[in-house]
Order: sequence, then C-alpha cells, then structure tokens
Amino acid sequence: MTVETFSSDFIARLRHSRGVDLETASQNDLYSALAWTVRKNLIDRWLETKKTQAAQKAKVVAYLSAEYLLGAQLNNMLLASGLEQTARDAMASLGLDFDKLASVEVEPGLGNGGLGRLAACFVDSLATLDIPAIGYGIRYQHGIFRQTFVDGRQAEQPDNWLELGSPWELPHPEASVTVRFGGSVAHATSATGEDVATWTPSWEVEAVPYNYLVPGYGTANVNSLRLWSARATQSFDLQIFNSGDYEAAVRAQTFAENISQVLYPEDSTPQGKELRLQQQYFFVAASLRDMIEQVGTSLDALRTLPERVVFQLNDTHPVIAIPELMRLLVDEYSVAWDEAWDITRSVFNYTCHTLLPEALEVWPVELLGRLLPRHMEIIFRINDDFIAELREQRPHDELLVRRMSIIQEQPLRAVRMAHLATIGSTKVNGVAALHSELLKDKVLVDFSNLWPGKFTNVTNGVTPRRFVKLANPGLSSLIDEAIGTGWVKDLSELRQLEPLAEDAEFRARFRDVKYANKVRFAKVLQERDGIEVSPDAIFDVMVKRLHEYKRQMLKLLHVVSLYDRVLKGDFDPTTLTKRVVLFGAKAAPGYLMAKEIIALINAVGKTINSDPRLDGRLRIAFPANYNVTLAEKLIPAADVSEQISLAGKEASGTGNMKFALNGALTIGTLDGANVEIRELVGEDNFFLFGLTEPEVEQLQSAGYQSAKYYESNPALRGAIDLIASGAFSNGDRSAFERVVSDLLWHDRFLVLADFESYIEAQSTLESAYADQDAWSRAAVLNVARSGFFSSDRSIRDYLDRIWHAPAVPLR
Ligand code: CR1
Repeated sequence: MTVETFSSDFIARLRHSRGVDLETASQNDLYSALAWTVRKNLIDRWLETKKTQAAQKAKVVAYLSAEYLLGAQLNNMLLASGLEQTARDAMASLGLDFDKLASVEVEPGLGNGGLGRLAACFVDSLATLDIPAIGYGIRYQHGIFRQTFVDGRQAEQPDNWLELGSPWELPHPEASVTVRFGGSVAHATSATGEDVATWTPSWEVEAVPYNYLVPGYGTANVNSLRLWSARATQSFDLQIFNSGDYEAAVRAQTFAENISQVLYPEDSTPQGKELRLQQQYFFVAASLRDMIEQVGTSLDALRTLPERVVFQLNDTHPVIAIPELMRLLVDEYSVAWDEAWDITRSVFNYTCHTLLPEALEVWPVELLGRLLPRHMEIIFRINDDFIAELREQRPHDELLVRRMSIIQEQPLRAVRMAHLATIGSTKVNGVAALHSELLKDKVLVDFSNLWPGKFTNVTNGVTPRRFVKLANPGLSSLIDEAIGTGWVKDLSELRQLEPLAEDAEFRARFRDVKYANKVRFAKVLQERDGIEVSPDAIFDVMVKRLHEYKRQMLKLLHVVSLYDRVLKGDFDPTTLTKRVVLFGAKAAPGYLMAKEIIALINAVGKTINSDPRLDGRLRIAFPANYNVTLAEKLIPAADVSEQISLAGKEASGTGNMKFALNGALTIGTLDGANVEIRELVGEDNFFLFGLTEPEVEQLQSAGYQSAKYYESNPALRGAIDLIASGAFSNGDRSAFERVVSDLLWHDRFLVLADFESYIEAQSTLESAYADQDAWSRAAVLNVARSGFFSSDRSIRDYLDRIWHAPAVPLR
C-alpha cells in the first residue's frame, strides 16, 4: 500500500463513514478513520484465516478469560500490518500529526492486572504461531476504573472507553446467543431408565458478540477475540412492556444489561457478588454455545469435541463452563452422563494464578442454586461420583473426603471452584516453576497425590512485539543491527547478544538508548502528570497492583529510612545516589489497607520531594492511573525493577519479565518467576534478598513477631517512628496509625523480617550502579538471557504439554 492509496482510503473513510471532511473532522473522526484504514488491511487476512481453519476442521484453542487487558490497539495493528511508516507519511502528507491522533485512543482496559494482561499476550502469541484460536471474554462497558488522587488518596472514576465508539470492534448481533438464569428443574425417568432433567429458567439475556482482530506478527494469520455484550431479549422485554408496566420494562432491561456493565476491580481476592457469577456464566454459556455450533451438535459431531477444541480456563472465573458443558451434552443433546463426563474432562484444562488461599473462588450453594439450579444439581452429581471414587481408592479417610470435596461445609456451604476445575480438567498448571511446585505440594496437594500426572507447569511470558519492539524502538534497532530482526518472532535469538556484553562500544550505545528512554519518559510524565523527574537519577520502579503481599510498604520503608537518616544527620545527603522511586498501582476500591498505603506513599512523596535538605537526590513519583499505555513508556526507561513480594506469594509476575527484557536489573526475592529470571540472567546480574519460601513457612509456624525486628533494627525503627510521628501528615499522629500498627502487630507478609536484607541489597545495588560500565554489562546480559520469557515460548509449552493443537499456516 502506498502513501497515496492510504491517504485516499483515509479521506474516503472520513467522508463515507463519518460524514465529515478534513476541514470539519474532529480529532476522534480522524482517529477513527485512521483506525479503519489500518483495519481494512487486516480484514482480508482475517476472513481468509477463518475460512482456512474451518475448512481444515482444525483443533481450536478456546481461551476462556474474564479479562483481557489489551492496551492500545492502533500501534499493534500497524505493526502487524507493516503499515507504520505508510500511515505516518500519509498523515504527514495531509498535514496531520500522527502521534496526536494516536493519543486519542482510550486503551481497552478490560482487565485488572497480570492475569488480564497475560491473556492479551497469549492471544497475540497464538496468532503469531498460526494456531487456530479464539479468545472468549466480556465486552465490559466500563473497564478498570480510572484512578485519580484527591489529597493523595485514591479516587475511582468510571472508565468510559466506549464513549466515542471503538473502531476496532465488529459487532455481530445476528450471531447473538440467549443465556438463561434462575427458575427450577423438573425430573422424569426416560424409557431406558435415565434421569431426564428439564430446566425452566425464569429470566434470560441476549449475548451479543463483538469481534476483535488479533493479528499475528510476521504471518498472514489473524485470529479473533470474541467479547460478549449483554442485551435484554426482545420477548422478555415486550412481555413486561405489554403488561403496561413501563418502568418494570426499563428496570428489566437495565438489569439484563448490567451484566456486561463493569469489570470487577478486584485483583487476586474475589468478592462474592452475585453479579460477578452472572457475568461468569453469561460469557461462558455464550462461548460454549458458539464453539459447539461450529463443531456440530449431532451425537457424532459431539463425540469429536476433544479432537476439535480445547478450552483453557483462565483461573476459576470461567469454571462454571464445566457443569455447563455437562448440561448441554446431557440435557440438550441427550448424551449419556458417563460419556458426557469423559468428553468434558478431556476438553477442559485449568490454569491457577494464585497461592493465596483467600483468592480461590467459592460460591455459596444457596446463591449458585438460585441462579443456576440445574448447574448446582450437576455439580452435586459430579461431586458424588468423585467422592465415591475417592472412597474406593482411599478407604477410611473421611477427613480427606472433606478436604477434597467440591462442596465446603464450613463456614458456609459453598462450591469450591478450584476443586471443580481440578476434577473436571485434564491438566492443571501453575504459572511459574516455583508456583507449580507449591500448587502441587500445598494448595492442591491432595489432588496431586491422587493424580500426579495431572499437574504441570507453564511459566508465563510476555509478548516481545508490544513490550520490546513497540515499546522500545531504540533498543529494538540496536538489537536488529547486532543480530538481525529474527528475535521478534524467536526471542531465544537474543542469546546472540551475549558476546556484545563484553563490547565497550555496544555497552555505550546500549546506555545511550536507556538514557534516551529516560528522557522520553520524563517528558511523558511531565505532560501527563506534571511530575518532574531527572533522567540523571536511577529510575527505581515498582509498578503492579497495590497488594500487601507485593510489599509496596517495604519499598516505602527503604525510602523513609534514607530520609530519616538524613534528618538525623547520619549521613550527608550529597553522598546519596540520585534516585527517583517510581510507583504505579491501583488498589481495589474496597481494599482499605491498600488505599491507606497509597495515601502514605503520596504523603511521603509530598514531604520528601519538597525538602531542600535532600537537594532533589531522593524523590518519589507516583503517577495516577498506571495502565498499559504508561507501562510501554516507563518500562524501557527503568534502571531497577522492584520484585519484592514475600516468597511464596506471587504466583509468577510478568512485569518482572518485561523489565529484564528492557535491560533493567531486578532487585527481588526468590518468588514466582523471579527464581527463573535469576537462574537465567545469572546471580551476579540480579540483586537477591529476603527469606526463602521454606524459611517463611518456618518463621510463621514458629510464631512470627514483627515487633522484635522493630526493636532490634534502629534504621527500621527510625523509619516506622518517623511515619508514626506525623512527619508526613502535618503532625497528625493518627493519620497512618492503621498502617503502622498493622506492621508492628500483624505484618502478615513479613515486611519487617525482610527489611534488613532488603536494605543491604539496595546498598549493593547502589555500589553496582556507581560503575556504569559494569552495570551496562549486567543490563545487556539481562536482555540477552531473557528470551525464555516470550509468551511465544509459553504458548509452545501449552501446546506441547496440554493442548496438542497443530498450527494451520495460511497459504
Ligand atoms: C498473579 O498474582 C501472575 C498473573 C498471571 C496473577 C501474578 O503473579 O503473574 O496472575 N493472579 O499469571 C491473579 O490475578 C486473580 O489472580
């Protein structure tokens, strides 16, 4: 495509679809026309992909995920279509500022954090590897809330990403699926003596699919992401309307459409909200129906399901799919129970993303039974069969039965979704080597004893397209020049950079790229948030959801203790290494402690940033509303990556991988994927500190008392006392009492126990940073040795270990 044809397509779009011309167009008109013009170049490939995959009856990977944290689309679509320069030149030829237009896009933030971003990386890699795949999810009207700070405290604003429409989606209302809820179940016995259940639901909604293109990189293949939007069904609506109760009709419509209104802003800990269960069933029921119809609903076709599709359950959120498939097969298509169960167990696999016991979803029997009465029956029957089998294999162990049952009796009768997922799946995987071990040995130990072969590991990965190629053009060109461009599709090629770590000239150029990225980010931060940072400081970055287990408090205590020592005249501030501590973090709106910690970080920032004694050598920068768009600018600029969760709590982490790939050095614990990062990049190129998981376990079972650490470590005591003194709250000693007393008397995540070791690692890090050339060598080695963390590799692992779905390249 030439610049001229791009321009004329663009103008035609503007006129024919938006009804405006160049003179009258708004920024949004221009952005939309630009997006349409780019999309046009992918549509033929998309249609061709669908046709080829259908013709070959290829096995499809159906990824079921309640979240997709996609990030901006335009840049990625341009990369995939190879039109970046053309589009830029075309806009310039029309006198338009490409970057300004691109910045109009509001990123689809249909996810909370790592889990949702992982799903987005996975669909990218599936497309790139030519695997027939479809991502199923929910088209939330409002994605993750927009965070602002009011007096340093988090305030949540609704995310209106669809306000001006999205040029990337293709609605297909004609392919809508009805999803039913509530009501009751009647039973009869068939002539052959089988139980026949008839579910009479009491209400229903329409699920309208919206397709998004998921183009692969360096291939013609374009897969789909299908997100469902809830709409009131016509008949449902009309019935009430005709009865004359217009208000009730409107209420019913609102009720139905609420289902896809908003993403639950929870991360790791679920909330037992009925609407959330409605959302889960809503998208899963629509997706199964959609998939099964593609395979066919005759008995013969249904029997081929395991060869035609594999469903990956992204955490417990979509696990209601297991009883739903049973219901479809048994109730709607008259497959015998045992055969239906064999089919079901062979098409599902489950990925667990957590180690926190409180994060494993459970649904009260009362609620599930009311919302989905037939599913509740099916779950009971699955459980009865399972328990019968268990009693045979492990007689006289009723405690074991109670532990493994899908139904928990205490404190509330409830369905344990992780147990249902494990029982109903072929494979269960964790998301990093350590996590998968702990899953086997702790969280699901009874199941791994029973079925050792069921458990496997697939270490997470990130897409190098978005997080290196697009986010870090400077580094990308440097790599291209050194080793060619193959790394974008085969990230293991980064290994070839290793010898260049010994090349002084290469290191200098690498350093220049990092510095330029810091300058670029400083500019972004200035324009976006009015925050000033100097590129000459260490950029010490901690970005992730705010959670106590991730220990933003530990990072903050480090800063406060430095400040305290300066105040006490312990050392000369001019000897401080110049450092900007960058935080980015959203707290779940109902997570009060997390919100307190945000307020405290901002309060400390306000005080130290304006204290002349520090001479600007130590600063905190906490831009609000950290999102994918900001990450793409921040990560390439980072010198230090903070991965400091308590060992045994972070399932994997994926930010850690993005930083290493962009040449930041990690300071971290032996937790999640940090373990593998350190092994690969080498222990000399990683700043390790903290207790190991077994040590944590030991300390906790011995009766951990955080106050002891406070008593015995003067630097720690100084930092905590300074917070408690009101130094960051205008003398108000009560302002952060909750945070302080929690640290002293509870400290569930052993912040105080790891403080000393963390401070030591930080001073090692500072000495290392002083030798810029040695630092650059370590940074280059981080890049060269992190190729393993490509999501392409993760997907290959899923294919080998779990999915066994062959690639279907287009001609
Ligand atoms: C984990 O906390 C992991 C991602 C993706 C998160 C994080 O360590 O990297 O999943 N879990 O696997 C989560 O969000 C709801 O659970």
